[in-house]
Amino acid sequence: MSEEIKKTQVSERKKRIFSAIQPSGTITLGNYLGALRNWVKLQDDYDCIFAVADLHAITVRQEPKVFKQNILEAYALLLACGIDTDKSMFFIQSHVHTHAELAWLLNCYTQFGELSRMTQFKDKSQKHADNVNAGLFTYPSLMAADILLYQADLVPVGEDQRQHLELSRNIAERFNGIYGKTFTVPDAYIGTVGARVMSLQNPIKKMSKSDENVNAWVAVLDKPETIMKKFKRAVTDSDAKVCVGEGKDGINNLIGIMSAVTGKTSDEIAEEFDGKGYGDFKTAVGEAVIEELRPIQERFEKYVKDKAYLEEQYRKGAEFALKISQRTLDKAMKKIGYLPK
Ligand code: ATP
Ligand code: LTN
Repeated sequence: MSEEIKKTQVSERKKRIFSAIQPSGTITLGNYLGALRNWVKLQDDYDCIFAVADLHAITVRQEPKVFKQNILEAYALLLACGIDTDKSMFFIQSHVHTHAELAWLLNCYTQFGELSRMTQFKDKSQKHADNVNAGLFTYPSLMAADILLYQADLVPVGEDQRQHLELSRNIAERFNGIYGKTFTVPDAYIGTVGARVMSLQNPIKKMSKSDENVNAWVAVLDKPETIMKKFKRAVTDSDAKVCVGEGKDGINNLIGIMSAVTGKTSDEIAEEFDGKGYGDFKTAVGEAVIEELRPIQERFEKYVKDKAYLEEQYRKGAEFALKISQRTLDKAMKKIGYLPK
């Protein structure tokens, strides 16, 4: 545990942030620009806790060997993106048993009606009609446990997870209402909004790893030539003018990506490409993305080969996470009336 984390633990000066990502295969440019890159920036100003949410991932069927590899790779990739275990706590959810335990307790303070209203449950139960399991239904109580165990003040989540966060707040308030203040009621983190990256093939839809058209998304670990090919194939319009505009969703998206990666404004980009064709622009966006991802890919290759290092990091994270979360779990159990061990 670093001195910095110890200090914040004691003084609670910094606000605490919790977030997690599921290890469900490919991590996309959308995940990176919309979420991960912001997590990295938050590490200096907040007391950050991050997790690979592998318990959530089995709400859809996983092939054991692939799943195991995906968990380890997600951990390595987040390190490669810049999650720094000297500044933040970073662990694998299934290594910290308090998550499943508090999730059970919270299930008993969550109403069937509330869970039935979750749009992600409705969407996913349609998508996986052959496996509408109880875990898919109670997924938000586990997410509430993740957050409430660490008394997190703020949770950076994308639009799709807002409803789950709202439910976490309701569960915390309900529990506190019955037993007195036990959990911090978390707020959504609204900071510099991460870029919303759209599909390269259908730019009115968000870029999503579950899109069956592989040309619709770019993975953080895609090879440079694959990245370039996908950008060259990106859907645009017949206007042939590089600028933000109505009905120019494809170009708007490419400008958004270019801006997120280079830090240039849309106007600066439009000026730079004034008089140039879409071909040149797409190549330039591809190159910029390749350069942004290159150091991450290099670090990933190094980490993923070093199993001993990864093990050391995730063990350290889990040990520390257990200490903090056990305090909250004990407190909640005592309030409910369980006998101390
Ligand atoms: P799925 O395709 O299974 O829905 P996903 O690619 O949408 O997955 P999630 O695991 O649901 O990704 O999301 C992880 C994080 O990445 C969330 O914070 C989410 O808001 C963010 N995110 C995902 N896709 C994008 C995108 N296209 N643009 C910006 N942020 C995104
Ligand atoms: N459900 C989230 C991942 C997740 C999470 C969390 C996010 C699991 N636990 C706690 C924020 C806080 C997702 O699928 N993006």
